[in-house]
Amino acid sequence: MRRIMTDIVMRERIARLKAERRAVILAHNYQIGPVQDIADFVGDSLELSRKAAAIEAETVVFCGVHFMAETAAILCPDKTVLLPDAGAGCPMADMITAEELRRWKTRYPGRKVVCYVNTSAEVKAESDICCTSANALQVVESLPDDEVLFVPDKNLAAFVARRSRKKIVAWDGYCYVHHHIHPADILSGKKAHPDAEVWAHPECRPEVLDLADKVLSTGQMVQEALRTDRREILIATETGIAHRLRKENPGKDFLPVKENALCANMKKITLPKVLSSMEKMKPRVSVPEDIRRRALGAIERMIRL
Ligand code: CIZ
Ligand code: SF4
Repeated sequence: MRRIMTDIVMRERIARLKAERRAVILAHNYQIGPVQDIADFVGDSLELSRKAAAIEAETVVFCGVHFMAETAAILCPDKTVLLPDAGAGCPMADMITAEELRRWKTRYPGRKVVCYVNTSAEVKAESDICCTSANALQVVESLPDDEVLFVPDKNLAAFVARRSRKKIVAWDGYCYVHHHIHPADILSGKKAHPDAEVWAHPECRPEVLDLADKVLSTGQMVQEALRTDRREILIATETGIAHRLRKENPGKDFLPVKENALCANMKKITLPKVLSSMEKMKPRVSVPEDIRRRALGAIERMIRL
């Protein structure tokens, strides 16, 4: 009872500060349930950043990981962007630095670089065009070149390469949450739930995607969940998405193929940290103007498609 009261008080204080700070709270699809429930918008990184840019607010409380808050800061430089835990990074985004990318590019003169949104602002600034897991194939196909460089996710790159005639040269990065989902996890899920459809995120290994009925980004999973008349769906992605899928689709069952497919960094954001960041107006995320402008170029080239 005491804990429930505390959560209620905390939610009230967050709501009061939201009005005082003229703030909007954005939560990624992988956030814990209580954080998703207090957010004004829940979505994938690009949907949220676009929301942040479009909405009238002075402060954006970004409940997600660092590159997502940076993307919001790139798209709306006039707003204060808060990331409730400064240590919430993305290990995949950290697998390539701007310096490493600059060096790698010298080996492929003239080649264009497609960067997944899961990259730092500095890496985006060194790239020609950005992509998300929802539009990676479309972005690659939009380039006139026969060979393109792709950073940092080798699994998303392989997913695109199988559907494109272009040669994709991929950086050797991956998301440990998705990479650690194995074919055996899908097979045992299918055995236990023979009538279930299998949805996998393109950050999973190719052998896992081969066993899936549909390969979908988190935003696409949200849309497909509303559309489908299947009652049972096995999901191969970070389990946080199940909260939203269940909430929006009562009567349908969303079963993670691997219960411990958890992103430790996404889970760093909690209600007390959201409250504290709004009280102290930190930690803030900002991007130096020269990098911001170059990174914005890569993002805008994608948005224009
Ligand atoms: O772009 C995002 O939010 C990520 C990282 C995944 C997805 O599929 O939405
Ligand atoms: Fe990065 Fe993977 Fe966590 Fe997404 S789920 S933030 S890609 S480590």
